[in-house]
Amino acid sequence: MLTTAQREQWERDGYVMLGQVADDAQLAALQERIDALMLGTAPNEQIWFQLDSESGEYGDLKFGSGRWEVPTLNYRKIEKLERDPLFLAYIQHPLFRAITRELIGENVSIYRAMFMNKPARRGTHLPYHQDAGSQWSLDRDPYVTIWTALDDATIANGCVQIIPGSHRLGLLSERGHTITPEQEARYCREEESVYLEMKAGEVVLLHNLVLHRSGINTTDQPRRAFSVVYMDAATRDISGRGIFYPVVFGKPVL
Ligand SMILES: O=C(O)CCC(=O)C(=O)O
Repeated sequence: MLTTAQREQWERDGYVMLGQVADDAQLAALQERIDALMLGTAPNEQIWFQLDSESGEYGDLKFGSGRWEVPTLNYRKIEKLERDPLFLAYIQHPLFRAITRELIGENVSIYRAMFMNKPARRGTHLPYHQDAGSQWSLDRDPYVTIWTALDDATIANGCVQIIPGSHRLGLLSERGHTITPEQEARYCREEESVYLEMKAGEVVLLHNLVLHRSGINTTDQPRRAFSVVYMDAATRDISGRGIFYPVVFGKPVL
């Protein structure tokens, strides 16, 4: 499904812009549903919510009960969206089936299906990080993220910024996620970074080891996005908590 040029870019740069995937009707439905979940007009107790920090500082984020708290559009993150039928249908889009078949294989599960929000005139700085490592408690690192802009994403509203090719550095810290200030100074030079400015409905394929970050939203409109980590359905939780990851393509691997 990826062209030869896209495949080469995936291997070299660790990201590929896939263009418009969600059509206007699907996009409008996803936008409406995510707002309804935040405002509590489409309640779903199986979904996990995190409010944005008041200060915009990553360190001030609260990892509370995960329950919906108040009707506001100021949620930062909403997870387990595969439990919402509209989002599940989008996760299972035929294009994502084809891409994950090519990059992962026949049987595919998801580690997370996550809404990431930079609410209007706010948002929290997300520092440079990689999406893998021991804190994910998996027997292998996932490497395929599919990120969809639900609004136009711009530098002004906190679009994602990446360091192309940084996936080839491997995992920079054993636990994963954020990196040291020294690593950031060494590997994350502004002039080597790319801002992923995208139109609503456009999609980018991201390698989980590509260093990426995002800023705050200085505009009056939200910057909403939907990010899904796909992985081999044979991937196992090793935390001892008995987590089973939902299979979205093919069959469970026993
Ligand atoms: O949407 C963002 O601002 C960050 C997204 C991200 O870190 C991810 O999708 O892994």
